[in-house]
Amino acid sequence: MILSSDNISNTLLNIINGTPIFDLHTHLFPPKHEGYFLLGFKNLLNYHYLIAELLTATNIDASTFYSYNDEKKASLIWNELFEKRTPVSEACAGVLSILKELKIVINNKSFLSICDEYDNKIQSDKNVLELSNVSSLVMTNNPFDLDEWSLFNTNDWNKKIYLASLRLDDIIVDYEETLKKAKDQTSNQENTIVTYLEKCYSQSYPVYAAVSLNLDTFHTIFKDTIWKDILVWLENKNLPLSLMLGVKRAVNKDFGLAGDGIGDINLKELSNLCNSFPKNKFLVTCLSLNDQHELTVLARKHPNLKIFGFWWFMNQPTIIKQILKMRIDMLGFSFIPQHSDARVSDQLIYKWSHFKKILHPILLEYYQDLLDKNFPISENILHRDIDSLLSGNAKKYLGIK
Ligand code: RAT
Ligand code: ZN
Repeated sequence: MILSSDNISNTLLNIINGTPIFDLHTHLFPPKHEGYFLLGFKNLLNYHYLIAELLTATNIDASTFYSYNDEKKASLIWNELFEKRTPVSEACAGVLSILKELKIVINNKSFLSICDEYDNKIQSDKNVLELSNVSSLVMTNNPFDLDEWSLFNTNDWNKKIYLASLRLDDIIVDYEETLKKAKDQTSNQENTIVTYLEKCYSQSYPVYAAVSLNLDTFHTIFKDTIWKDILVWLENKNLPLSLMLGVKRAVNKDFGLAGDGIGDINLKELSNLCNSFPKNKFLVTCLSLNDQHELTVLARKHPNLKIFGFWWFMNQPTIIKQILKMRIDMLGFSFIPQHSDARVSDQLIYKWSHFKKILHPILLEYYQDLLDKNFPISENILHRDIDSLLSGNAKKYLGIK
Protein backbone atom coordinates (compact mmCIF):
# COMPACT_ATOMS: atom_id res chain seq x y z
CA MET A 1 0.00 0.00 0.00
CA ILE A 2 1.32 3.44 -0.97
CA LEU A 3 1.27 5.80 1.99
CA SER A 4 0.20 9.41 2.09
CA SER A 5 1.37 12.38 4.14
CA ASP A 6 -1.66 11.87 6.38
CA ASN A 7 -1.10 8.26 7.40
CA ILE A 8 2.65 7.79 7.18
CA SER A 9 3.45 8.98 10.71
CA ASN A 10 1.38 6.35 12.52
CA THR A 11 2.37 3.55 10.18
CA LEU A 12 6.03 4.44 10.65
CA LEU A 13 5.66 4.55 14.43
CA ASN A 14 3.98 1.14 14.50
CA ILE A 15 6.69 -0.36 12.34
CA ILE A 16 9.46 1.14 14.48
CA ASN A 17 7.83 -0.22 17.63
CA GLY A 18 7.09 -3.61 16.10
CA THR A 19 10.52 -4.33 14.62
CA PRO A 20 12.75 -6.67 16.66
CA ILE A 21 16.09 -5.14 17.59
CA PHE A 22 19.57 -6.59 17.27
CA ASP A 23 21.78 -4.82 19.83
CA LEU A 24 25.36 -4.69 18.52
CA HIS A 25 27.19 -3.73 21.71
CA THR A 26 26.18 -4.29 25.31
CA HIS A 27 27.85 -5.29 28.56
CA LEU A 28 25.06 -7.73 29.41
CA PHE A 29 25.31 -11.38 30.35
CA PRO A 30 22.70 -14.15 30.60
CA PRO A 31 21.10 -14.75 34.04
CA LYS A 32 23.09 -17.98 34.46
CA HIS A 33 26.31 -15.98 34.72
CA GLU A 34 26.06 -15.18 38.39
CA GLY A 35 27.91 -12.12 39.57
CA TYR A 36 27.84 -10.68 36.05
CA PHE A 37 24.14 -10.67 35.20
CA LEU A 38 22.64 -7.41 36.52
CA LEU A 39 18.92 -6.69 36.91
CA GLY A 40 16.66 -4.57 39.08
CA PHE A 41 16.18 -1.11 40.49
CA LYS A 42 19.25 -0.97 42.70
CA ASN A 43 21.58 -2.03 39.91
CA LEU A 44 19.85 0.44 37.65
CA LEU A 45 20.64 3.28 40.03
CA ASN A 46 24.21 2.13 40.60
CA TYR A 47 25.03 2.70 36.91
CA HIS A 48 28.38 4.41 36.50
CA TYR A 49 26.84 7.23 34.42
CA LEU A 50 24.70 8.10 37.48
CA ILE A 51 27.62 7.63 39.87
CA ALA A 52 29.67 10.17 37.89
CA GLU A 53 26.74 12.58 38.07
CA LEU A 54 26.34 12.05 41.80
CA LEU A 55 30.01 12.49 42.63
CA THR A 56 30.30 15.71 40.66
CA ALA A 57 26.95 17.21 41.72
CA THR A 58 27.56 16.61 45.43
CA ASN A 59 30.55 16.72 47.71
CA ILE A 60 30.36 13.03 48.44
CA ASP A 61 33.80 11.50 48.53
CA ALA A 62 34.29 8.73 45.94
CA SER A 63 36.03 6.25 48.24
CA THR A 64 33.34 6.74 50.92
CA PHE A 65 30.66 6.15 48.28
CA TYR A 66 32.31 2.99 47.00
CA SER A 67 32.63 1.64 50.57
CA TYR A 68 28.81 1.47 50.85
CA ASN A 69 26.79 -1.64 49.99
CA ASP A 70 24.64 -1.66 46.84
CA GLU A 71 21.45 -0.67 48.65
CA LYS A 72 23.03 2.30 50.35
CA LYS A 73 24.67 3.45 47.13
CA ALA A 74 21.38 3.22 45.23
CA SER A 75 19.33 4.97 47.92
CA LEU A 76 21.90 7.77 48.06
CA ILE A 77 21.72 8.23 44.29
CA TRP A 78 17.91 8.24 44.49
CA ASN A 79 17.93 10.77 47.28
CA GLU A 80 20.55 13.12 45.81
CA LEU A 81 19.61 13.01 42.12
CA PHE A 82 15.87 12.28 42.17
CA GLU A 83 14.64 13.82 45.44
CA LYS A 84 16.96 16.71 46.26
CA ARG A 85 17.52 17.62 42.61
CA THR A 86 15.42 17.56 39.44
CA PRO A 87 16.35 14.46 37.38
CA VAL A 88 16.74 16.00 33.93
CA SER A 89 19.97 14.41 32.71
CA GLU A 90 19.77 11.61 30.13
CA ALA A 91 20.91 8.99 32.66
CA CYS A 92 18.27 10.11 35.19
CA ALA A 93 15.61 10.36 32.49
CA GLY A 94 16.35 6.75 31.63
CA VAL A 95 15.40 5.59 35.11
CA LEU A 96 12.17 7.59 34.97
CA SER A 97 11.28 6.17 31.55
CA ILE A 98 11.59 2.63 32.91
CA LEU A 99 9.43 3.47 35.94
CA LYS A 100 6.83 4.93 33.61
CA GLU A 101 6.94 1.90 31.32
CA LEU A 102 6.34 -0.29 34.38
CA LYS A 103 3.50 2.01 35.51
CA ILE A 104 5.23 2.73 38.80
CA VAL A 105 4.12 6.09 40.16
CA ILE A 106 6.70 7.86 42.31
CA ASN A 107 4.56 10.31 44.33
CA ASN A 108 6.06 10.43 47.80
CA LYS A 109 6.96 6.77 47.98
CA SER A 110 10.09 5.78 49.84
CA PHE A 111 13.08 4.40 47.96
CA LEU A 112 12.50 0.93 49.42
CA SER A 113 8.84 0.78 48.48
CA ILE A 114 9.71 1.74 44.89
CA CYS A 115 12.34 -1.03 44.94
CA ASP A 116 9.74 -3.58 46.06
CA GLU A 117 7.22 -2.53 43.48
CA TYR A 118 9.89 -2.56 40.79
CA ASP A 119 11.27 -5.97 41.68
CA ASN A 120 7.76 -7.44 41.53
CA LYS A 121 7.40 -6.26 37.98
CA ILE A 122 10.83 -7.09 36.55
CA GLN A 123 11.88 -10.56 37.58
CA SER A 124 13.92 -11.86 34.70
CA ASP A 125 15.70 -10.85 31.54
CA LYS A 126 12.68 -12.20 29.63
CA ASN A 127 10.51 -9.32 30.91
CA VAL A 128 13.13 -6.86 29.72
CA LEU A 129 13.67 -8.43 26.30
CA GLU A 130 9.92 -8.42 25.75
CA LEU A 131 9.43 -4.82 26.85
CA SER A 132 12.36 -3.53 24.80
CA ASN A 133 11.72 -5.79 21.78
CA VAL A 134 15.39 -6.79 21.70
CA SER A 135 15.61 -10.20 20.06
CA SER A 136 19.36 -10.72 20.38
CA LEU A 137 22.36 -8.80 21.64
CA VAL A 138 26.13 -8.93 21.66
CA MET A 139 27.91 -9.24 24.99
CA THR A 140 31.38 -7.86 25.74
CA ASN A 141 33.52 -10.88 26.62
CA ASN A 142 37.10 -10.51 27.79
CA PRO A 143 39.02 -13.72 27.00
CA PHE A 144 41.77 -12.67 29.40
CA ASP A 145 39.44 -12.46 32.39
CA LEU A 146 39.14 -16.14 33.14
CA ASP A 147 36.40 -15.77 35.71
CA GLU A 148 34.21 -13.79 33.33
CA TRP A 149 35.15 -16.11 30.46
CA SER A 150 33.98 -19.15 32.48
CA LEU A 151 30.53 -18.44 30.99
CA PHE A 152 31.68 -20.43 27.97
CA ASN A 153 32.38 -23.51 30.04
CA THR A 154 28.62 -23.85 30.47
CA ASN A 155 25.85 -24.45 27.98
CA ASP A 156 22.66 -23.82 29.91
CA TRP A 157 22.02 -20.34 28.55
CA ASN A 158 20.53 -19.02 25.35
CA LYS A 159 23.30 -18.59 22.82
CA LYS A 160 20.87 -17.36 20.19
CA ILE A 161 19.98 -14.33 22.32
CA TYR A 162 23.36 -13.68 23.94
CA LEU A 163 26.05 -13.56 21.25
CA ALA A 164 29.74 -13.32 22.09
CA SER A 165 32.40 -10.79 21.14
CA LEU A 166 36.11 -10.86 21.95
CA ARG A 167 37.15 -7.71 23.81
CA LEU A 168 40.87 -7.29 23.31
CA ASP A 169 41.70 -4.16 25.33
CA ASP A 170 43.91 -6.15 27.71
CA ILE A 171 46.40 -6.79 24.92
CA ILE A 172 46.93 -3.02 24.68
CA VAL A 173 46.72 -2.22 28.39
CA ASP A 174 49.18 -4.88 29.59
CA TYR A 175 50.69 -6.95 26.81
CA GLU A 176 53.15 -8.94 28.95
CA GLU A 177 50.52 -9.99 31.46
CA THR A 178 48.08 -10.88 28.68
CA LEU A 179 50.72 -12.96 26.90
CA LYS A 180 51.40 -14.82 30.14
CA LYS A 181 47.72 -15.61 30.55
CA ALA A 182 47.47 -16.79 26.93
CA LYS A 183 50.56 -19.02 27.43
CA ASP A 184 48.99 -20.59 30.50
CA GLN A 185 45.92 -21.47 28.46
CA THR A 186 47.73 -22.95 25.46
CA SER A 187 50.58 -25.36 24.92
CA ASN A 188 51.73 -23.56 21.79
CA GLN A 189 54.69 -21.28 22.48
CA GLU A 190 54.55 -19.56 19.11
CA ASN A 191 51.95 -17.03 18.14
CA THR A 192 50.44 -17.63 21.55
CA ILE A 193 47.84 -14.87 21.53
CA VAL A 194 46.36 -15.95 18.22
CA THR A 195 46.45 -19.60 19.29
CA TYR A 196 44.57 -18.64 22.41
CA LEU A 197 42.07 -16.55 20.43
CA GLU A 198 41.49 -19.55 18.19
CA LYS A 199 40.69 -21.60 21.28
CA CYS A 200 38.33 -18.87 22.52
CA TYR A 201 36.72 -18.75 19.11
CA SER A 202 35.81 -22.40 19.19
CA GLN A 203 34.38 -21.99 22.69
CA SER A 204 32.31 -18.89 22.09
CA TYR A 205 31.77 -18.35 18.33
CA PRO A 206 32.12 -14.57 18.62
CA VAL A 207 30.54 -12.27 16.05
CA TYR A 208 33.37 -9.71 16.19
CA ALA A 209 36.46 -8.68 18.12
CA ALA A 210 36.67 -5.22 19.72
CA VAL A 211 39.15 -2.81 21.18
CA SER A 212 38.95 0.74 22.53
CA LEU A 213 41.76 3.08 21.47
CA ASN A 214 42.97 6.66 21.53
CA LEU A 215 45.77 8.62 19.84
CA ASP A 216 48.44 7.05 22.06
CA THR A 217 47.35 3.49 21.54
CA PHE A 218 46.12 3.53 17.93
CA HIS A 219 49.74 3.23 16.68
CA THR A 220 50.13 -0.18 18.33
CA ILE A 221 47.73 -1.60 15.78
CA PHE A 222 50.23 -0.69 13.02
CA LYS A 223 53.43 -1.08 15.02
CA ASP A 224 53.09 -4.34 16.89
CA THR A 225 53.30 -7.56 14.91
CA ILE A 226 50.81 -9.14 17.26
CA TRP A 227 48.09 -6.87 15.86
CA LYS A 228 49.06 -7.74 12.29
CA ASP A 229 48.66 -11.39 13.27
CA ILE A 230 45.32 -10.66 14.89
CA LEU A 231 44.09 -8.77 11.81
CA VAL A 232 45.14 -11.64 9.55
CA TRP A 233 43.37 -14.08 11.87
CA LEU A 234 40.21 -11.92 11.89
CA GLU A 235 40.28 -11.69 8.12
CA ASN A 236 40.51 -15.47 7.81
CA LYS A 237 37.63 -15.86 10.20
CA ASN A 238 35.69 -13.11 8.40
CA LEU A 239 35.24 -11.35 11.76
CA PRO A 240 35.06 -7.54 11.93
CA LEU A 241 37.21 -5.60 14.37
CA SER A 242 35.16 -3.08 16.30
CA LEU A 243 37.15 0.08 17.02
CA MET A 244 35.83 2.25 19.84
CA LEU A 245 37.82 5.41 19.37
CA GLY A 246 38.68 8.36 21.56
CA VAL A 247 38.46 7.19 25.15
CA LYS A 248 40.92 8.26 27.84
CA ARG A 249 40.72 5.88 30.75
CA ALA A 250 40.89 7.04 34.38
CA VAL A 251 40.67 10.79 33.84
CA ASN A 252 39.67 10.72 37.50
CA LYS A 253 41.08 7.53 39.02
CA ASP A 254 39.13 7.93 42.26
CA PHE A 255 35.85 7.56 40.37
CA GLY A 256 36.72 4.00 39.23
CA LEU A 257 34.56 2.86 36.31
CA ALA A 258 32.86 6.27 36.41
CA GLY A 259 36.19 8.07 35.90
CA ASP A 260 36.88 7.52 32.19
CA GLY A 261 36.75 10.48 29.81
CA ILE A 262 37.46 11.62 26.27
CA GLY A 263 40.87 11.28 24.65
CA ASP A 264 42.20 12.30 21.26
CA ILE A 265 42.09 10.34 18.06
CA ASN A 266 43.38 11.02 14.57
CA LEU A 267 40.95 9.64 12.04
CA LYS A 268 43.54 9.96 9.24
CA GLU A 269 45.07 6.90 10.87
CA LEU A 270 41.77 5.08 10.69
CA SER A 271 41.70 5.81 6.98
CA ASN A 272 45.25 4.40 6.66
CA LEU A 273 44.15 1.30 8.54
CA CYS A 274 41.22 0.75 6.18
CA ASN A 275 43.59 1.09 3.21
CA SER A 276 46.31 -1.10 4.72
CA PHE A 277 43.91 -3.90 5.59
CA PRO A 278 41.33 -3.72 2.77
CA LYS A 279 40.09 -7.24 3.40
CA ASN A 280 39.40 -6.63 7.07
CA LYS A 281 36.06 -5.23 8.18
CA PHE A 282 35.96 -2.43 10.75
CA LEU A 283 33.03 -1.39 12.89
CA VAL A 284 33.73 2.09 14.21
CA THR A 285 32.26 4.41 16.79
CA CYS A 286 33.81 7.64 18.10
CA LEU A 287 33.38 9.08 21.55
CA SER A 288 33.92 12.74 20.78
CA LEU A 289 31.48 14.99 18.95
CA ASN A 290 34.48 16.58 17.21
CA ASP A 291 35.20 13.45 15.21
CA GLN A 292 31.71 12.71 13.89
CA HIS A 293 31.80 14.63 10.62
CA GLU A 294 35.14 13.21 9.54
CA LEU A 295 34.08 9.71 10.56
CA THR A 296 30.96 9.99 8.41
CA VAL A 297 33.01 11.16 5.44
CA LEU A 298 35.39 8.21 5.91
CA ALA A 299 32.45 5.81 5.93
CA ARG A 300 31.64 7.11 2.42
CA LYS A 301 35.17 6.38 1.28
CA HIS A 302 35.96 3.01 2.79
CA PRO A 303 33.61 0.11 2.08
CA ASN A 304 35.30 -1.81 4.91
CA LEU A 305 34.28 0.77 7.52
CA LYS A 306 30.84 0.66 9.11
CA ILE A 307 29.76 3.33 11.58
CA PHE A 308 27.80 2.16 14.57
CA GLY A 309 25.91 3.75 17.42
CA PHE A 310 26.07 6.74 19.70
CA TRP A 311 28.68 5.76 22.21
CA TRP A 312 28.46 6.80 25.87
CA PHE A 313 29.04 10.61 25.95
CA MET A 314 27.58 10.82 22.44
CA ASN A 315 24.36 9.16 23.56
CA GLN A 316 22.57 12.42 24.42
CA PRO A 317 19.32 13.41 22.64
CA THR A 318 20.59 16.80 21.48
CA ILE A 319 23.66 15.27 19.89
CA ILE A 320 21.90 12.24 18.42
CA LYS A 321 19.32 14.43 16.64
CA GLN A 322 21.99 16.39 14.86
CA ILE A 323 24.46 13.63 14.07
CA LEU A 324 21.87 11.06 13.02
CA LYS A 325 20.63 13.47 10.36
CA MET A 326 24.16 14.17 9.21
CA ARG A 327 24.82 10.45 8.87
CA ILE A 328 21.63 9.92 6.86
CA ASP A 329 22.46 12.93 4.66
CA MET A 330 25.81 11.41 3.76
CA LEU A 331 25.23 7.67 3.99
CA GLY A 332 21.54 7.07 3.41
CA PHE A 333 20.54 4.20 5.67
CA SER A 334 23.80 2.27 5.26
CA PHE A 335 25.06 2.42 8.83
CA ILE A 336 24.17 0.97 12.21
CA PRO A 337 22.43 3.84 13.96
CA GLN A 338 22.44 2.66 17.55
CA HIS A 339 23.62 0.19 20.16
CA SER A 340 22.59 0.27 23.82
CA ASP A 341 25.84 -0.22 25.76
CA ALA A 342 23.51 -1.50 28.50
CA ARG A 343 25.22 -2.85 31.62
CA VAL A 344 22.04 -3.60 33.55
CA SER A 345 19.49 -5.62 31.55
CA ASP A 346 16.65 -3.24 32.43
CA GLN A 347 18.47 -0.42 30.62
CA LEU A 348 17.54 -1.99 27.28
CA ILE A 349 14.06 -0.61 27.90
CA TYR A 350 15.03 3.04 28.07
CA LYS A 351 18.08 3.04 25.84
CA TRP A 352 15.93 1.80 22.96
CA SER A 353 12.73 3.71 23.73
CA HIS A 354 14.71 6.96 23.97
CA PHE A 355 16.37 6.26 20.64
CA LYS A 356 13.09 5.42 18.92
CA LYS A 357 11.61 8.67 20.18
CA ILE A 358 14.32 10.50 18.25
CA LEU A 359 14.35 8.17 15.26
CA HIS A 360 10.64 8.48 14.46
CA PRO A 361 10.39 12.24 13.79
CA ILE A 362 13.71 12.28 11.95
CA LEU A 363 12.76 9.46 9.61
CA LEU A 364 9.34 11.00 9.14
CA GLU A 365 10.97 14.18 7.88
CA TYR A 366 12.91 12.23 5.25
CA TYR A 367 9.87 10.22 4.14
CA GLN A 368 7.67 13.33 3.99
CA ASP A 369 10.25 14.96 1.80
CA LEU A 370 10.28 11.94 -0.53
CA LEU A 371 6.46 12.04 -0.76
CA ASP A 372 6.67 15.74 -1.59
CA LYS A 373 8.95 14.83 -4.46
CA ASN A 374 6.39 12.26 -5.66
CA PHE A 375 8.51 9.31 -4.64
CA PRO A 376 6.06 6.58 -3.61
CA ILE A 377 6.57 5.18 -0.12
CA SER A 378 4.90 1.89 0.70
CA GLU A 379 4.60 0.00 3.96
CA ASN A 380 7.01 -2.53 2.50
CA ILE A 381 9.62 0.18 2.06
CA LEU A 382 9.19 1.23 5.67
CA HIS A 383 9.50 -2.37 6.86
CA ARG A 384 12.63 -2.86 4.77
CA ASP A 385 14.27 0.35 6.00
CA ILE A 386 13.43 -0.04 9.70
CA ASP A 387 14.51 -3.64 9.71
CA SER A 388 17.85 -2.61 8.17
CA LEU A 389 18.35 0.17 10.70
CA LEU A 390 17.38 -1.74 13.84
CA SER A 391 18.78 -5.11 12.93
CA GLY A 392 19.59 -6.02 9.31
CA ASN A 393 22.57 -3.73 8.67
CA ALA A 394 24.42 -5.03 11.70
CA LYS A 395 23.59 -8.67 11.09
CA LYS A 396 24.57 -8.45 7.45
CA TYR A 397 27.93 -6.90 8.32
CA LEU A 398 28.57 -9.64 10.86
CA GLY A 399 27.38 -12.29 8.44
CA ILE A 400 24.71 -13.67 10.74
CA LYS A 401 21.15 -14.71 9.93
O1 RAT B 1 29.52 3.13 28.15
C1 RAT B 1 30.08 2.49 29.03
O2 RAT B 1 29.46 1.80 29.83
C2 RAT B 1 31.56 2.61 29.17
O3 RAT B 1 31.91 2.34 30.46
C3 RAT B 1 32.41 1.66 28.40
O4 RAT B 1 32.19 0.36 28.84
C4 RAT B 1 32.34 1.58 26.97
O5 RAT B 1 31.08 1.41 26.48
C5 RAT B 1 33.25 0.47 26.47
O6 RAT B 1 32.75 -0.52 25.95
O7 RAT B 1 34.47 0.62 26.63
ZN1 ZN C 1 30.64 -0.45 25.99
